Amino acid sequence: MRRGIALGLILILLLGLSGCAGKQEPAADNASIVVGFSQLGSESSWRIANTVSMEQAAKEAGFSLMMENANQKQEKQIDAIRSFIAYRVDVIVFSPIVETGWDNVLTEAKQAGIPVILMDRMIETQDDSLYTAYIGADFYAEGQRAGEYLVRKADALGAEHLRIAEIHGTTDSTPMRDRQKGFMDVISGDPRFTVIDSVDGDFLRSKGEECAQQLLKQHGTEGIDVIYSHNDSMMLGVLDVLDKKKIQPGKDILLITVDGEKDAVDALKAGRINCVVQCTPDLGPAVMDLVRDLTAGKELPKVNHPDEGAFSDFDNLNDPAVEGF
Ligand code: GZL
Repeated sequence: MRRGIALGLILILLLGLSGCAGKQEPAADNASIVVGFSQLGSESSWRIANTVSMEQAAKEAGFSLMMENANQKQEKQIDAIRSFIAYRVDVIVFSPIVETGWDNVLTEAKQAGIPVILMDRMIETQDDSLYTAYIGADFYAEGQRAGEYLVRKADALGAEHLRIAEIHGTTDSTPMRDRQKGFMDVISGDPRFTVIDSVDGDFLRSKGEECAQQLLKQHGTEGIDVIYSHNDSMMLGVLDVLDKKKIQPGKDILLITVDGEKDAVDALKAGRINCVVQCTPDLGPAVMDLVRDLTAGKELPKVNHPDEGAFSDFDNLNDPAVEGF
């Protein structure tokens, strides 16, 4: 009996010392905090601005940031997360390029006792203990804003029928899935709207250009009334094609896009784009706040969304608030 009590006391002592008592022990100071960050790529101005935001925020917070850029390859993100585990970083932050295929590597992180914060995009999993928190846009709401703009525009134009072509982002990514669903849930019940095509532009300007060429070839320059692009980079590719074909963007074809980069907002002000739904890339400060709270032993909200809106040709575009990143 006494042997059992002694062993039990030793176990409690070891658990207390090792901090394995089930919670993150507060870190001594910020400089000792190492954040492993797997960025998915450099595919768009949004992504580049997001990387800058993370680097600047980590520097201002005094954290060490180990960043790996996966160049659009999921397997490289998985390798990066494994390297962060081996290095025993304090927190792993990553933007999952697609929603599926993460359970194994995140289970390894959980077994190593390293918390994971999802930044920008979500994962599909049966076990939401594999990540501590998500911080990023409500993409479904962004899609709804795009749809709500189109309904308002159709009302204003007295349009009886509008044929819509969608250029979507990376297949199976959260922004692609939810921007599509939010948009469709707003317009699908309205007989004025028909989605005649949906093509994959992978969030890339070059592919957005290819998609526009393919859509116009397939449906004719008179066969499309609206193009809904899941990001500005692809929409800028569309503008390049419309200009070459002497099609008046924003007039001959209504253009709705998402992100809010400066070139897109400037095109809105010039009447070449009709609606720009905002998606802020500046997530760095909020991510580092979560890291600070987590390493201080605080509970984190599971889902964290930044405030976002939309700009359109219904707005006073001379308002200084109408600006891109
Ligand atoms: C959205 C982000 C998307 C942007 C694209 O949060 O994941 O990826 O909309 C970027 O520009 O490529």
